[in-house]
Amino acid sequence: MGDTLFAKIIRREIPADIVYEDEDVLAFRDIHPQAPVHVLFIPRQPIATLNDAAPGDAVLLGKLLLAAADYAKREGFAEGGYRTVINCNEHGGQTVFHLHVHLLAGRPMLWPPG
Ligand code: IU
Repeated sequence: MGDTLFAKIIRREIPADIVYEDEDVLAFRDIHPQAPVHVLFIPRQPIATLNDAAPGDAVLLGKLLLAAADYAKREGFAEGGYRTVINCNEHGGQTVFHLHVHLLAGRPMLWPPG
């Protein structure tokens, strides 16, 4: 359970361009970037989808978002703006079942998303 490609990245079994990590969160560049900046923030503890997050995961979910915002500030594009996305299940477009926050930046984003 929970042994996705992202679990292998966490265990360093497959390579990834890791840009941030702490005790709870790992962040790496998406292999198919959809914007000049496209980084994925994942919890070390696997949660398959947002539907599977429990009340006890509230702090962890907050840490993912704060890690994304801190990264945007550090990299200098926070003021210009960015988008964070969590896809959930089929209609949400989720393909990897280890919850992740997409951070997209470096171009204007469209609304509504496709
Ligand atoms: P999604 O929200 O589950 O669709 O996002 C999965 C993302 O993971 C997607 O943007 C892929 O390009 C990305 N990805 C990756 O960066 N490295 C991998 O080894 C795999 C997927 I598999």
